[in-house]
Amino acid sequence: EEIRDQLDQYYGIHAKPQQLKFTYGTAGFRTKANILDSVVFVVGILASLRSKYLDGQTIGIMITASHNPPEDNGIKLCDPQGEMLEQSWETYATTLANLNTKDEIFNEIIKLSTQLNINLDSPSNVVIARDSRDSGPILTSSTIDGLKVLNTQYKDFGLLTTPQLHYLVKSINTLNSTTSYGEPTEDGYYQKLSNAFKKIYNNFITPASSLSSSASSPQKIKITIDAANGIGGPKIDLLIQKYLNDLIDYQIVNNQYQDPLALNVGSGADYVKTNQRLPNNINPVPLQLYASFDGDADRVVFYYQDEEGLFKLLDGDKISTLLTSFLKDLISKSGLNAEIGVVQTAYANGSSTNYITDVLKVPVVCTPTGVKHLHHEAAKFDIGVYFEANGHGTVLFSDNFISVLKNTSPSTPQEQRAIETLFELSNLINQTVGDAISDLLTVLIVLTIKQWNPANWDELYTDLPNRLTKVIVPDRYVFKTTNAERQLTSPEGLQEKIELTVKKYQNGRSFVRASGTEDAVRVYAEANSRAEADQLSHDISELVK
Ligand code: NG1
Ligand code: ZN
Repeated sequence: EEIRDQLDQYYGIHAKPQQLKFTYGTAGFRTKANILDSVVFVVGILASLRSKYLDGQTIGIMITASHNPPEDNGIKLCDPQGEMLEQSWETYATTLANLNTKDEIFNEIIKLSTQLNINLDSPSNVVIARDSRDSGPILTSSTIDGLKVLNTQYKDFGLLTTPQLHYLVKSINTLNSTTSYGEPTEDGYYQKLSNAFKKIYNNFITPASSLSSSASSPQKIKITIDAANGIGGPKIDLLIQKYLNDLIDYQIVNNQYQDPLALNVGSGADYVKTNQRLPNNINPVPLQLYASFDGDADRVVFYYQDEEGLFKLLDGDKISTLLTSFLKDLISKSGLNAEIGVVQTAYANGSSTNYITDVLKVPVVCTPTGVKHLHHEAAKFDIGVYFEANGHGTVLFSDNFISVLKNTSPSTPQEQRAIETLFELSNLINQTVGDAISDLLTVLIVLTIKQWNPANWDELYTDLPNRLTKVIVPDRYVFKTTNAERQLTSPEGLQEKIELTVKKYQNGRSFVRASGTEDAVRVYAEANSRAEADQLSHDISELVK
C-alpha cells in the first residue's frame, strides 16, 4: 500500500510519453536528455530493487552520456563490487523503462519481487553521481524520486567521474572487511592513487639515478591533458595539486567544465581517436606527451608530434602493450609465477595483436565490443590487461595473486622492488572499471621508470593504417555476427563478399557490425598503407549499403 501511495505521489510528474521506446544497452540508457525523465525515475526504482535483492548492499547510479554531445544524457547502474550491472537485470531495466502507466509499474515491482524473492520492506542503499551536463541536476532529482518509491537510503555525491563512482561503490561495500578497497570518499580515491604513485616513484627514482640536469632534484614528469571540457579536468587538477604537485608538471586544456555546451566539442578522447588529429587548443611541442580524456573520464588516449611534425596517436592498444611489457618484466624480476593475458576486441590494430603474441609472447583473447565482455575475460588471469582501442580499459589483479604479493618474502632487493611495484600497481590501477585518471598516472610512471619519451613508446610496433566509419542502413539489426564480431552470419552472402574483397589487399582486414550505441553499422578496415586502408573501407561500405 505504501508503494502505491509513493507512486501516486511521484509518478505523475515522471510519466512516460507513450510513443517512446528505450533499451538498456552496453552504456545503460543513453539518448537526448529531454526525453530521459521517465527513464531515470524507473532506474531509481530498479536500483532500489537490486539493492534489496542483494541484502542492502550499495548500488551505484551514474548519470552521464560520456563522449556524446552536450544535449544527450544517460544513466547506468553499477553493481556492489564496482562492476557493470548483471546482464539479466538489463532486461528488467528495459521492461520497466517501457511501461506506460503507474499500474503497470506497480505490477512489475510486485512481479519482480515475487519472481526474485525480494522483501520489499528490507533496506536498500544507493549512491548517485553525475557528469557536468546541464541536464544532470534535474535528472538526478528525478532519479531520487524513484529511489523514494521503495524507501531507499541514498547519498548524492554530485559531480564525479564515472570511475570515481565505481570506486566509491566498491569501497562502501568492502568497508571494514579484509578486502577493503579504500576510504569511501572522493578524497580517499585521491589518496589511494597518489600514495601508490609515490611509492612506485620512490622505489625507482632517486636523485642519483635520475638523468636530471641538477643532480639533486629529478625533473618533474611533464603532461598536457585535454579534459574535453568535462568533469575529468577539475578532478585530476584536484588530485595532482593536492598530492602530486612536486612530481608532476601538468597543464589542463579544454577545462571549461562549467560550460556544459562546450562538452566534448572539438576535444576529448573520442574526437582525437576517431579523427586521428589533435583536439582544439593544443599547440604541440615535438616529442612532448599529450593526453585526452572523454566526457566522464573513463577513457584516455595519448599522442605526440614527431620530429617531422606528424601527429602520432597512442591509443588503447598502445597503452595495453606498454603496460603488458612492463608488467611482464616485473613478473619475471619478482621470481613469482603469474599468468598474464591481454584482452582485446576486433577493433584492436592487427600490429598490436601480433606484437603481444609474437614479441611479448603473451596470450591474447578477443571478445565482443563492450567493457563487460573484456572485463570478464581479463578476470580469468592472475594479471589481465584489457583495453578497447578507443582508450577504455584497465588491468585486473586476481585476489589470489594479490595475496601472493602480500605474503611472499623476497630473496633479493630486485625481487622486493618488483613485488612492491606489482602490489602498488594494483592500487594505482582502478580495479573496477577503465579510469582515465588512474590510467594516465600509470602510463606516466611507466614512461618515467623506463625513461622513455612518447616516440620510444610508439616504437614498440607500427600501427597498420586503419579507418573506422559508420554506414547508415535501413535496419541495423539484420547484421548479426559470430567469432567475437569478426564475421557476419547475416545478411546472407555478405561475409563471403567481404572476404573476397579483403583478399585483394596486403595485410587487409575488415569487419562489419551493428553499433550497440548508435543507429548505424560500423565498418572497420586496415591495410598496409593509408590509401589501401581507405580504399578497403570504401569497398566494404559499398557492400554494406
Ligand atoms: P558501439 O557503438 O557498440 O560500437 C561504442 C564503442 C565501444 C564502447 C561502447 C560504449 C567503438 C568502435 N565502439 O560501442 O568500444 O566503448 O561505445 O561506450 O569504439
Ligand atoms: Zn566515457
